Amino acid sequence: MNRPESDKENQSRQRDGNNNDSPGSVNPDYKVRKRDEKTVDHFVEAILDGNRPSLSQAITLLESRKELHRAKGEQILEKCLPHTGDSIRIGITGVPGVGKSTFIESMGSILLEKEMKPAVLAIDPSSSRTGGSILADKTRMRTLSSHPKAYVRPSPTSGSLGGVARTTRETLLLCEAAGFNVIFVETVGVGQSETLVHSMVDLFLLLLIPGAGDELQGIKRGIVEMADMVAINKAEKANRTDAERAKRDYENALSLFPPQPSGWVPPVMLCSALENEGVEKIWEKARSYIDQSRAGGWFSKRREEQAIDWMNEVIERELQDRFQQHEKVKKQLPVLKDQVRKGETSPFSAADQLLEIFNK
Ligand SMILES: Nc1nc2c(ncn2[C@@H]2O[C@H](COP(=O)(O)OP(=O)(O)OP(=O)(O)O)[C@@H](O)[C@H]2O)c(=O)[nH]1
Ligand SMILES: [Mg+2]
Repeated sequence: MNRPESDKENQSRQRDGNNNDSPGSVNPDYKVRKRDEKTVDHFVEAILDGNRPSLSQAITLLESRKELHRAKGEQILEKCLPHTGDSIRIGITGVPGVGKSTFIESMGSILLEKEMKPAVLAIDPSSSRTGGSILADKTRMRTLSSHPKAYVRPSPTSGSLGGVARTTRETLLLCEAAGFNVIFVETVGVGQSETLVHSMVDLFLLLLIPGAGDELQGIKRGIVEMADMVAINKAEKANRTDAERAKRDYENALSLFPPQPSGWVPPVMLCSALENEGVEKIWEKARSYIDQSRAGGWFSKRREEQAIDWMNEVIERELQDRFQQHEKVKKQLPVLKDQVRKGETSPFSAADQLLEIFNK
């Protein structure tokens, strides 16, 4: 049957990450019909039960542009909230090709051996995720993509960075409700997105490659400053000398930053994600960071601050949206813009007038 939505459904199925969740291509209506028929309580029950297809469907609802779907997603999330929070949230950043996905696959596999349940989310602000790159991620994360105790959810394929960040946060919470207890959020280390990821994780890990300075790696100072840990990846034998040098350079660079309030000094470690070398040590270090920050109260403090930041962000975006949608503002905005351009009205006065209209 050729239905107009079939493309969209295809995309959403691709975005669902775990192909093995898909009920198959026999009946293309299956997923959507199921999703629409299921009540909020059905969803909540299934998610709390660790049911991945329901989790995927609920995330798709949250990502939807349809108000009705989104609202349903929000209700599901709201009911799942009491069951969230019980995970270690790890942000991973680094330039394209540094080995983030390979690293997550390696660490995630170690965690599976330890009977933990890893989930992987991604924020890709380039919004250029295509079926091809999602497929590439699946091959990089072969074990995690197919393991029954793991979950991989590719970045939403469209939307503003703010919108993507919002659904990623919501997705993270749903994953926790579904019982995933280590959540990785992968992002490309070139722009704003790492600030967002930093604001949603307990530990922020910066991946680097040996033999290239900051400038060459396109890593901004601010990103290095945000890191709780640094790992030099691809540190196999052939790259060992360069890797050691990079380690020393970064240790020096990090020692110049003011120490974290907890007193933690971000360690610089070496690994080869491809050969699973050094990754377990990094996990152990990450654990000790989490243990230490839990014991010192920093862990919950960071989460509390993040919760407030999220709230503020949502308010800001909501207000922006409402402002932009306000009928009278919409009418007056182009007029005032024109006046500001011509210098007939000052930007401040124009803004005041618009806010006045909005507030009435
Ligand atoms: N030699 C070596 N190659 C690695 C290592 N880790 C990853 N690679 C290779 O580096 C390439 C990129 O790896 P990815 O894991 O896709 O890198 P990424 O950072 O996730 O890339 P993007 O998602 O595109 O930003 C692949 O060809 C990997 O096989 C490593 O430890 N050593
Ligand atoms: Mg990747």
